[in-house]
Amino acid sequence: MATERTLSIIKPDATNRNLTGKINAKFEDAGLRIIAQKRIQLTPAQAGKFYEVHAERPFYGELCEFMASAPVVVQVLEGEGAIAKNREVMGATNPADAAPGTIRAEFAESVGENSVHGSDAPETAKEEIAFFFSGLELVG
Ligand code: RTP
Ligand code: MG
Repeated sequence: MATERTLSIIKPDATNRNLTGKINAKFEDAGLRIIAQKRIQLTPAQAGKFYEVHAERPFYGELCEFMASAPVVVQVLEGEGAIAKNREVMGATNPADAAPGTIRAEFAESVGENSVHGSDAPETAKEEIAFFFSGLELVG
């Protein structure tokens, strides 16, 4: 399997509870390398742009408000099959369905406030990385 990069976000519910280190340990233990990382505060408009694909979903407004409610940590993870591996480590969107040991099983509070985001495909990973990082910030 090829080396890939994926965009990860540690969401406000997790930064509020000081869980960045514990979540990063899960990524690193799974063999994912954190090759870029920064803590930022999104505006609701920026969150809306990032989640534009969900604009028609009933939870869109709530999601944008939540993502702008506190700082987030945006990061690029690199590794063999990083996109799928990251989603495996994250667990299912709804923590009630997430496999034991996954980030969402251990830390997520609800289907909306679910601690992490991860890109879902190579094309979206590329777009989402470019949304937050310049080429100069990516040191593989
Ligand atoms: P993500 O994009 O954040 O990595 O999560 P995902 O692929 O597992 O889930 P997705 O379907 O893309 O939904 C994006 C985010 O929207 C929130 N959500 N809320 N209230 C709800 O029913 C609901 N459903 C989704 C979650 O924060 C989810 O991660
Ligand atoms: Mg998604």
